Amino acid sequence: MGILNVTPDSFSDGGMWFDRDKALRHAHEMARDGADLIDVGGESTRPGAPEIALQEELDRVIPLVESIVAESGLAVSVDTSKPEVMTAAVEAGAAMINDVYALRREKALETVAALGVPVCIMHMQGTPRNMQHEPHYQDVTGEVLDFLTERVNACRQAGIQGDRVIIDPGFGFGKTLQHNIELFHHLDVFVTTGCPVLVGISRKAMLGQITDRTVGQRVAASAAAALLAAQAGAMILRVHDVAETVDALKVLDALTTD
Ligand code: 7PM
Repeated sequence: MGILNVTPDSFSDGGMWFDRDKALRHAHEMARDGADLIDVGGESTRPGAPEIALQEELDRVIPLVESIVAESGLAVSVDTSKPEVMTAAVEAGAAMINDVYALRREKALETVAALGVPVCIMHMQGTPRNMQHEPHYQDVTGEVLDFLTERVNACRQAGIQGDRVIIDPGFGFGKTLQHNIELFHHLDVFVTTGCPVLVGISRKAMLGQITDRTVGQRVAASAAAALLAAQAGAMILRVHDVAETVDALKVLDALTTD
């Protein structure tokens, strides 16, 4: 899954056209590099980020989804927690919803059930605004698993088919480095639930803490982490650097399959 961010900081004033064009070119590039899915996100979930207005999110995301689907036929997922955006996105051709709030917003469960598309539900302690203020757990793996199990059950009760729910422990979302490491060590716990597991670690702060590299210098660290996640059974890897990740996965496949 290649990441396509269309958050405000990636738009210059009045330059919407140019930037949409640029975003489209980036989507095509990721497709050429081997992405199977493009994750379009217009709602910044970076630590401390303010929430954005519905119309603004629709304006950023929907035309882009339409263009990507029309021009490339690629599968698109949309990173949103707003039911209105979910509906408009699927009408525009999106094949999947990625919700970092795990469908906890009002009407989100019913909306995804009615749309009939797969959904990724992610664990987060707190909200993007406050999640990195002293995250705390007694047992991070157990608590994240309990949360995801409860959300999977809520999805089933709302009528979302079982095989359409993807789970994600939410690396960096209300977690310290130690919490992230412990979760990574126990990825098998999530894999053995039987739900497909999505892992998003690409360029994240935890890799900066491990390697002492800036965001732009975390490509090798990101590919290494993606490789390890794949080896642990993750089905979907959410990444910025598609070409490098695909190379790493080709090596994994060639050297570990007889
Ligand atoms: C700034 C900092 C901007 C961090 C964006 C981010 C995930 C996700 C994100 C993830 C799923 C990023 C994050 N991360 N969705 N959306 N899983 N399912 O690093 O780990 O891309 S946003």
